[in-house]
Amino acid sequence: MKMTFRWYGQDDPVTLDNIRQIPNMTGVVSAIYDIPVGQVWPIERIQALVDEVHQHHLELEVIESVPVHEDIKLKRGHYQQYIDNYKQTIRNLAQCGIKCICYNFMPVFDWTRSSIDHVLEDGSQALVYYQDEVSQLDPTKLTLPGWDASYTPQEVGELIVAYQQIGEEGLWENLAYFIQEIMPVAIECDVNMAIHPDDPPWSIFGIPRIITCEENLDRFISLYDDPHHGLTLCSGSLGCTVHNDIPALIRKYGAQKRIHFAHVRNVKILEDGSFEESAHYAKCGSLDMVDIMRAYVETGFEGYIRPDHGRMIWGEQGKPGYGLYDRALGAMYLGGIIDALKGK
Ligand code: DNO
Ligand code: MN
Repeated sequence: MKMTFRWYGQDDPVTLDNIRQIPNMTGVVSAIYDIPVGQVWPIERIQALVDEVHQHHLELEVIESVPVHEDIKLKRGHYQQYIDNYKQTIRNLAQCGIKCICYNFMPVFDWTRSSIDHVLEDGSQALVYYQDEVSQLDPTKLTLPGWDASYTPQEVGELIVAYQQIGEEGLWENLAYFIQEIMPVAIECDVNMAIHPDDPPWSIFGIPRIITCEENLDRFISLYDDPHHGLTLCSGSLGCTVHNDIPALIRKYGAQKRIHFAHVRNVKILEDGSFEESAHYAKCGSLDMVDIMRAYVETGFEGYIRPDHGRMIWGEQGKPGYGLYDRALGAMYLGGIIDALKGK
C-alpha cells in the first residue's frame, strides 16, 4: 500500500514540506484546479505540477479528480467533444507518469453536507449531514468547497430538472457510454480509472445517484471487463449508511483487483440517516477501522491509500475536511494498524 495525502496545490495552506514530514508518506494526490471542467489538461501544466511535487521528494501518481462535465452525465450538448477532451487528458496525464485517475459521476453536486464547521463535543469542527437541515436547503443556492461554482442558480435549477427527467436508468446509460468510450484509452495508457462513490450514497433533492451500494457497484464493474476499470473505495462515503458493509466490499472488489485507490475515514451514523464525520480512530465513529484495514491487508491491496477528511483541530484554519493535523493523525493511525496486522 502506498500512503498518500491530498494536496490542493500552491494555494493549499498545507504545504508539500508539511506533508513530507508525516512519516510513511510516499506521495500526494492532487489536481489542476483552474482549468474549466471539460477542457483538456495541457501536458506542460501537468508536468509542472509533477515536477513541483518531485522537488519536495514526494510522488504524484494519482489525480483526484478529473471532473466529468455535466453534458457527459446528461449525454447532451457538447458531450462528445467533452469525452474526446477527457480521453486526451488521460493520455496527457499518462505521459507525465500518472497511474490512477479518481473521478465521480455525481450529478450537479459532489459531496453534500448541511454544515462544514459543526462544533463537536471536544471543540473540534467537522463536516456533518443532518437530514432535517438538508431537506430545508434550497439546492439552487447551495455551494460547498470543491464544487464546480461556474453555474448560476438558474442553471443549477435547470440541471436538476434535466437529471430528474433522465432518472437513474438514464444516468446509468450515460455512464455506460462514457465508460465504453474512455476505457480503451485508459487501458492503452495503462492508467487505472477509479470512480469515487456518491457522497452521501442516496438520492438528494430528487436527483438520481447510482454509485451507492453493492448491487450498483457490481453493475458498475460489469460495465467494462478489464481491471483498469475500477473503484476508489471511500469508507466514509459508502459507510455513512449501515446498509453498506465496508470490510465485505473491500474483500469482494479487492479479490477482483478492482480497487485502485482507498479513501479511509470514519463516520458516526446517527438516527434518521444523519451522520457526522469523526476522527479516524475507530471508537470515535461507527466504522470498525481495524476490520477495514484487515480487509485491505488480507486481500493483498497494493494500491494507493489516503486518510480522507479530517476534523479541524488545534485552532487550524483552512479548507474544511482538509487540514493538516487531523489527517496526519489519521495517516499515522492507519499506518499503525497496517504494521500491526502485518506483524512488523
Ligand atoms: C469525499 C471526498 C470527495 C472526492 C471526490 C472525488 O469522500 O473524497 O470529495 O474527492 O468526490 O471525485
Ligand atoms: Mn472519499
